[in-house]
Amino acid sequence: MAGAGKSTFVQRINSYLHSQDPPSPPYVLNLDPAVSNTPFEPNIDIRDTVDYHKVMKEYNLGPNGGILTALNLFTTKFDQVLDIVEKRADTVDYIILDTPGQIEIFTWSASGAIITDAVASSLPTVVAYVIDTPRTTAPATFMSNMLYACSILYKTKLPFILVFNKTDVRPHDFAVEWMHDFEAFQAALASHQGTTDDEGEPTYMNSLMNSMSLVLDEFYKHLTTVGVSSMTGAGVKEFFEAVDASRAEYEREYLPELQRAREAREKKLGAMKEESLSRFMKDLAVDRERHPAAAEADRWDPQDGNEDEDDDDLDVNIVDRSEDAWPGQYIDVTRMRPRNDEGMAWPRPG
Ligand SMILES: Nc1nc2c(ncn2[C@@H]2O[C@H](COP(=O)(O)OP(=O)(O)OP(=O)(O)O)[C@@H](O)[C@H]2O)c(=O)[nH]1
Ligand SMILES: [Mg+2]
Repeated sequence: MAGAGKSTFVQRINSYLHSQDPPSPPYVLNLDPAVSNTPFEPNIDIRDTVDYHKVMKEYNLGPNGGILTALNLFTTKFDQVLDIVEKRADTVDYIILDTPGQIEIFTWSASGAIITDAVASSLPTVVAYVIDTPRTTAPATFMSNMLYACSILYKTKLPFILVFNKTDVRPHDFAVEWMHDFEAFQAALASHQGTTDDEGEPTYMNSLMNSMSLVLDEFYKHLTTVGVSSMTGAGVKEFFEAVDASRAEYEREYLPELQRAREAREKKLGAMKEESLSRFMKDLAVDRERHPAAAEADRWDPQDGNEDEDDDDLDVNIVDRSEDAWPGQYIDVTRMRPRNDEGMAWPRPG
């Protein structure tokens, strides 16, 4: 959720990895186009590729539409990001992606899904869902936060770690208790105001939450929980232990599933291609039979080479800040193709 401490957490795990012996500097990506300052130094920053303010102005959008559109534009270049990242796979152990504040922009948009799938299909991936612990102490808030986490888990199907952040302000033991002890959570619900109506009957909200917590019980079995303080660094070691365990889970569960899906897709695509090719060949044969003169004229001429195949090579947009000479300027992907008439003075009519 916005303000849960995602960026501070990224900064904390970044500095933890730097302080290892030997240091293991991660590769950090900022995906928040609207952030003014990041507490870490990203290797790739969406802000180098798209100018969020320009996008808002050009497409006449508000802040959320602006973030979404900026993310969409960036996604069109994400294959380049993966190329850069994959080139570093030998020297870099961890790649960290910080997501934009408005959670739904990333989790419920096509570009969020494309980025997640692209990363997850090339590298072992884990989702860290950062929770603002001090702001999650009310049972109803806790539950809606968990439902959100649940929806992301089922959408991505990736290994998942619940990171209870800000434990320096409020330890997360209450949350662990609620997750493990269904009755403790029900008791917390019941002791909260507004759970019964004037006649002492449970309110709609209360009975809804009771049945929801049964659903969540199943969900809790599929995830790991850690409490951290991005402020003090407490719990970060445990977080990395959970990440290592998640890597094993990725390899055991996600990867075979991914390969199965890929094979099924390729098989289906192959069958479709074959069918349409054989239909095409049949049509062609019939056509040539009917019009022998036209068929004779319609032959490939070896003199007629095609030389300019690579004319829309746009391989310039993603900035890898770790490279020595990075341009350090915005490349406006909203206008990728230069206009032919740019720089021409048009005579005014009259
Ligand atoms: N006390 C305490 N404060 C924290 C901790 N982690 C983050 N904060 C504070 O919480 C606020 C929000 O932190 P950010 O890291 O910007 O949160 P975010 O989730 O990246 O925010 P958005 O990207 O805007 O959604 C800042 O004021 C941080 O200093 C923590 O562990 N303890
Ligand atoms: Mg942030």
